[in-house]
Amino acid sequence: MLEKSRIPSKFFFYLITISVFLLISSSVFLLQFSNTSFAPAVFKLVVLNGTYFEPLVKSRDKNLPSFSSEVPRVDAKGSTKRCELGCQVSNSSKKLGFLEKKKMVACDSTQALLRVFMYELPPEFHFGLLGWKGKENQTWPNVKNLSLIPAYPGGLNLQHSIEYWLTLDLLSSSIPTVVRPCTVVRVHNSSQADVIFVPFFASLSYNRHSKLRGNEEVSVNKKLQGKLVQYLMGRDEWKRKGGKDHLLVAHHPNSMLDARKKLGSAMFVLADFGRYSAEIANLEKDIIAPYRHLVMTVQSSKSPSFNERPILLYFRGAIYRKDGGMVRKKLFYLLKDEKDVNFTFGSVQGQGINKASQGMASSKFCLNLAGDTPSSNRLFDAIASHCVPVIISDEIELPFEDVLDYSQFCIFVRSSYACKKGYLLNLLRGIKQETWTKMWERLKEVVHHFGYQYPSQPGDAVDMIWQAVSHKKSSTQFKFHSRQFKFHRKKRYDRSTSGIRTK
Ligand SMILES: *[C@@H]1O[C@H](CO)[C@@H](O)[C@H](O)[C@H]1NC(C)=O
Ligand SMILES: *[C@@H]1O[C@H](CO)[C@@H](O)[C@H](O)[C@H]1NC(C)=O
Ligand SMILES: *[C@@H]1O[C@H](CO)[C@@H](O)[C@H](O)[C@H]1NC(C)=O
Ligand SMILES: *[C@@H]1O[C@H](CO)[C@@H](O)[C@H](O)[C@H]1NC(C)=O
Ligand SMILES: *[C@@H]1O[C@H](CO)[C@@H](O)[C@H](O)[C@H]1NC(C)=O
Ligand SMILES: CC(=O)N[C@H]1CO[C@H](CO)[C@@H](O)[C@@H]1O
Repeated sequence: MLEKSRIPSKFFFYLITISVFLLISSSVFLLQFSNTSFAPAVFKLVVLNGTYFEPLVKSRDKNLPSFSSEVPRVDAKGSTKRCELGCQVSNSSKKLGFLEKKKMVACDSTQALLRVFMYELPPEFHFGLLGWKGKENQTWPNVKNLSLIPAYPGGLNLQHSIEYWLTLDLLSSSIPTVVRPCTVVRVHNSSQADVIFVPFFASLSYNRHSKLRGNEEVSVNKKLQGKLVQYLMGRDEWKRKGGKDHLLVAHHPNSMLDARKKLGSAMFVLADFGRYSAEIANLEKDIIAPYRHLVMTVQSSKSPSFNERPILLYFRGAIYRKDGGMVRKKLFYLLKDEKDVNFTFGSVQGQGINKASQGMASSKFCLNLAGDTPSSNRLFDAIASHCVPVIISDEIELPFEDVLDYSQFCIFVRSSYACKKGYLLNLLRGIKQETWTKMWERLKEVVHHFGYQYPSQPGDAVDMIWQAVSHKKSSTQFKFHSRQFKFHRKKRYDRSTSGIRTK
């Protein structure tokens, strides 16, 4: 009996081992298969023109020893291939342990440019909106471990995910193992803070919770805004300066619609001022932040050059828009029959993202037209594709224009000129390869200022936003940056320096 029973148990042991092995290898195979099937257009581009997209963002500043290209970075750039958008906090970056081997020192609060106090708002205002549930009394996810950070939903929501990246950056500022710039540090005593950060995910709340559900009479979005106003009005921190030192992120143009009037004394991080009155939002106190681009960044060394971009001018989007969008319709009829112009209907969503990536990386110029609001994420998609943006949006506010001279890498055309027959194409065809290449080189230098990721990197969008906040807080910095801003702004339509004539 004993002899007999021993043989089958050994047999079963082997059988189980083999089947487990088969199960694992088949799931690995499936995983790889699904990778490639997610992004066929992207891979086609890889094969076609040797262009490929950076899977993980690498540090551009070689002088920063704390940064290594091996340091896992979380960003849609890499993980879109694996799980499409919204999965930017990817489990593939489990190399976080790598960081723990080196002894890192937490950011020293006396050296940081900006000390920020963050309210301990309950999760329903921030990560709870992402479906995250912590343990009892836990307010924040553990940001030490990438796999424990809730992912921001993909698709178009991601454009306005600025709230998420800024909050994660603050949370990580006291963790020694997270390597990030020391521009901002979180302090736990509000009297020691330069700025009070309000961690409300306003854009997500608008995008995901504006509709009434079940027998609700007030939407979650409205309710949260009401609660937030009540919370802030009751805080000593708010009363101290009437909210002037508070920082709120309301990147989606429709976010915080109910609360914005009452909280208008605070600093806002916005996409543009299109839907704000000048008393509530203005350049004196507020900050324009880039949209989180949806297409993947073209790797600098593999970026198609002038002759490798067969399309002269590319535009993808809706043709009919309200307000400033009339220009779209006029331009469409002017340009639709030109053979080197690709003017395509359709949104940048789902497969549209791959098409747009491919289209923009094959084009010399990318149109950026006023839509419902003066800004649009298309500009940032163009920058990520190193496609020289042609901006036809007279009221557009551009991020970090105090620091960046956009005339070095964008063409600005007034709407009144753009709608004249032949004007736009004559202008673009008249731009010499040499001039275009200069702009393209500049695009490759500035593109990292427009990228959001966790952990943040020196000079990326998160870091730039904190720097912009600190410039507003110091009066000498403020004066200097206002001057720089006006100087750059004036250069938008002044092409005498670059050799491009627009008049
Ligand atoms: C959570 O907070 C409440 C109130 O402060 C306290 O009574 C309770 O013990 C806390 N629970 C845990 C697990 O810390
Ligand atoms: C991160 O969290 C995951 C899931 O809970 C766990 O399996 C993993 O061991 C953690 N990694 C580290 C470095 O703590
Ligand atoms: C990462 O892995 C954990 C478990 O290992 C899972 O619960 C979580 O959803 C994963 N996150 C992402 C973004 O895939
Ligand atoms: C917070 O900082 C202020 C000023 O530095 C100090 O007077 C106060 O005691 C601090 N409060 C706490 C709870 O540490
Ligand atoms: C324009 O782009 C679309 C999609 O990217 C493509 O199907 C079409 O062939 C392109 N047209 C030209 C003229 O390149
Ligand atoms: C899609 C695309 O951009 N194709 C171009 C790749 O580069 C060659 C020249 O190197 C062009 O001829 C193709 O049009």
